[in-house]
Amino acid sequence: MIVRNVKDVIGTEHEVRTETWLSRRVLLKNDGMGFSFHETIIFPGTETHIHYKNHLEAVWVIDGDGEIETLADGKKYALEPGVVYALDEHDEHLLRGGNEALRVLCVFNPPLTGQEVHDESGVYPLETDVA
Ligand code: 9YT
Repeated sequence: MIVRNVKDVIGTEHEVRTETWLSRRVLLKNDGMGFSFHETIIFPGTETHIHYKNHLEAVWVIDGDGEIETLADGKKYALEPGVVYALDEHDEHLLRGGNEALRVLCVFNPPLTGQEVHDESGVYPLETDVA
């Protein structure tokens, strides 16, 4: 059995930070679960363009506020604690932080390996694409 505390990920290579979010990746591909599991904090007032062409992601909002806008139809959804969204169609979207830090738990299938950040199209590469 694997037992971890997110505190033990802080400050390690499995805590990845960009200008708009930070991600603490607690379970990764090497853990053999078939998914990865992360705590992510979206910084207030930011906007991130995301398009997970190679992954499915589900997101559960724990704290804070924000908004997601799906680009195919321009729909906007308010994010608050308890909201869960699943990008079941690899939905291209804009993720906006609100007034407070938006803290979410996310699951990725296939699992991330650990170091992924979005490319200019908002995509994470598949592991086989990583040099
Ligand atoms: C909600 C979301 O996709 N945020 C971007 C970071 C991602 N959750 C990650 O890599 O953990």
